[in-house]
Amino acid sequence: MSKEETFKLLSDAVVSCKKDAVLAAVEKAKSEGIEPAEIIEKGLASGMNSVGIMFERGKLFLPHVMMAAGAMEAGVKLLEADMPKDAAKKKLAVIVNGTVEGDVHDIGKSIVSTMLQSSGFEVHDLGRDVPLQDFIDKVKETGASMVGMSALMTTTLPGQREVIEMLKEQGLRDKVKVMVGGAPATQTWADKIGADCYAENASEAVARAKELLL
Ligand code: B12
Repeated sequence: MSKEETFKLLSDAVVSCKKDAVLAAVEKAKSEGIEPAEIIEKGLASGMNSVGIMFERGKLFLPHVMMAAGAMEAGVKLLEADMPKDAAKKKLAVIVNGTVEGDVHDIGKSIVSTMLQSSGFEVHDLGRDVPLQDFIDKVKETGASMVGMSALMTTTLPGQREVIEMLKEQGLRDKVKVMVGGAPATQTWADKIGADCYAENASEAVARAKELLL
């Protein structure tokens, strides 16, 4: 099977919403020696994007989306074990990451955390629907040099700007870089709110973090 065919198999498995099909496709991709990051981005995430498009067009309903999300999460979990941990090695830098208050979408954010972690960063993932002050408190507690924020809805996107304002008010803005992401975020938005960077996907997030922090 070619790599492209395997990516299609992974993507179709997420669209089918069947956890078993996703796990089998992930095992197959692993046995073919494909890197976890590629399995996630070119296979599973691409399937989830198709689910999103079908949902937007009214061809799929919310329970289907939830099942697909669950199946995708199981696939990502299976891969996490294979990602390099480098526990003994000194971490490159500390990053706080989370999905802003009011927003429960966390699949993409968790992929970003996992890939940052496997690239050698110490990541404190606050989860989803995170009260905005918690981002600041965690930065203070860990001495993090970057805070990442995910928002998947136009209604929760302004939370990213609020955290930046709160960092300024609490005298921390010049001590920490801010990276924003999530489907409605763009480079223009990042510029407008004064974030240090925007990344479209997890591999880009790793590249941007390395550029800014190393
Ligand atoms: C899966 C999903 C859900 C799942 C979430 C499960 C979970 N655990 O995350 C469930 C079913 C729970 C859900 C619920 C809801 N959803 Co929903 N959901 C989606 C869907 C279909 C896919 C999102 C996804 O996981 N994509 C796959 C991942 C891999 O991609 P990603 O999240 O974009 O992440 C990548 C990048 O964005 C980036 N990235 C992400 N985070 C970060 C962070 C940083 C720092 C960086 C640098 C990069 C980065 O890297 C990631 C990896 O490549 C989207 C549609 C879409 N097109 O996005 C709608 C969507 C986001 N949902 C939507 C809505 C409205 C809802 C609900 C209100 C329910 C409803 N009435 O439909 C609730 C929200 C409740 C709440 N308060 O949050 C809307 C939002 C509309 C808007 N206002 O903007 C969307 C756009 C669908 C639509 N068109 O209506 N949803």
